[in-house]
Amino acid sequence: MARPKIALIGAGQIGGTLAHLAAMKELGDVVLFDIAEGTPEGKALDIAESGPSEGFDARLKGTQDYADIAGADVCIVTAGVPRKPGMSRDDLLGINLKVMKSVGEGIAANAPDAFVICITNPLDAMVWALREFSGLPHEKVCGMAGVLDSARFRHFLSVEFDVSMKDVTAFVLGGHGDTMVPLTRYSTVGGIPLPDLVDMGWTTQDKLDAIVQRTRDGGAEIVGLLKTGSAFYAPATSAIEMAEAYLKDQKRLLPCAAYVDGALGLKGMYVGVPTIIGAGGIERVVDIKLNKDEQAMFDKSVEAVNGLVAACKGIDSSLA
Ligand code: A3D
Repeated sequence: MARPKIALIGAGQIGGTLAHLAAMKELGDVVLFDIAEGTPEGKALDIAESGPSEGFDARLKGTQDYADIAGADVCIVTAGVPRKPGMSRDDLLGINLKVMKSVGEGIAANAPDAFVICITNPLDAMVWALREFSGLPHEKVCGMAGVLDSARFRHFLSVEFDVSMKDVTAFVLGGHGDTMVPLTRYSTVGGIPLPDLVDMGWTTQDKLDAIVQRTRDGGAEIVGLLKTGSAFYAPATSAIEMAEAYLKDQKRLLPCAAYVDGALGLKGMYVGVPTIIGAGGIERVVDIKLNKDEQAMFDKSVEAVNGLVAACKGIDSSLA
């Protein structure tokens, strides 16, 4: 059987890391597409030359031609611009919306059967726009944010409790922004929910609240440290986890920005929710029950995403 084909649209910091991870995990052959001449070609060759030492079999190609992504099984989109210190994700909307138009058209023309994972910010609005521009089925277009936000939450919790992060599960819902909703009630250490661990004296409510806030600010913390761009190692790893779930039909339960129509009381919108990812793409949106406080936080997050989608419609009349 031929190797799967993974197209990476955008060969910047995340795109290059995605290519390296996909090759090292032998998920398939990789095509790196970027408008910056030389960047995708250089990264593809550099990573291919690490193959003999690493011992992976994968072909890598860099290109400026959408025809080279033809027949891709997975497309991961990072094309656009990242944040600089002082910028919010929403400040990127105008520039990245135009990028989503060209990317959506490129994917529709060359890889209409692909499972598409968008990473470009502001995430929830960009994945919505990418779906509109590409016209692909909703279940084949999703956004990566929840896996990363949950991973950040899990990392902070594993340090706080001094336990293996393998035993920490965590849930973050809602839009990928300041209003994201880390759900402590559904987050556990070895199955013990966080509120119980507070009662058991493992941590205090104040410390837990601080970890929740640090999770919400996780992207900005890294932007502040790097100064020249935003996080790329963990975002790439998170998207690869989603791509692997699709390619290997793993039926993983992963939070991601998916099209929700009916579940959680929502009607036809993209937002961060728990999903099952398998060979059918987003095979199911998990309709979890929220309590009153969680629902209020989720509603606020949904409102913020709707505001960004309305802004997209104001900029590009073809979306209205
Ligand atoms: P960067 O290293 O600047 O790479 C972006 C690449 O996109 C550059 O190489 C550009 O040349 C390329 N590009 C620009 N326009 C086009 C186009 N029209 N077609 C093809 N390629 C184009 O950024 P990055 O890799 O650090 O980040 C990429 C995106 O991911 C940004 O929008 C970030 O804000 C976003 N991001 C999202 C998360 C989430 O959790 C959702 C986390 C981190 C970064």
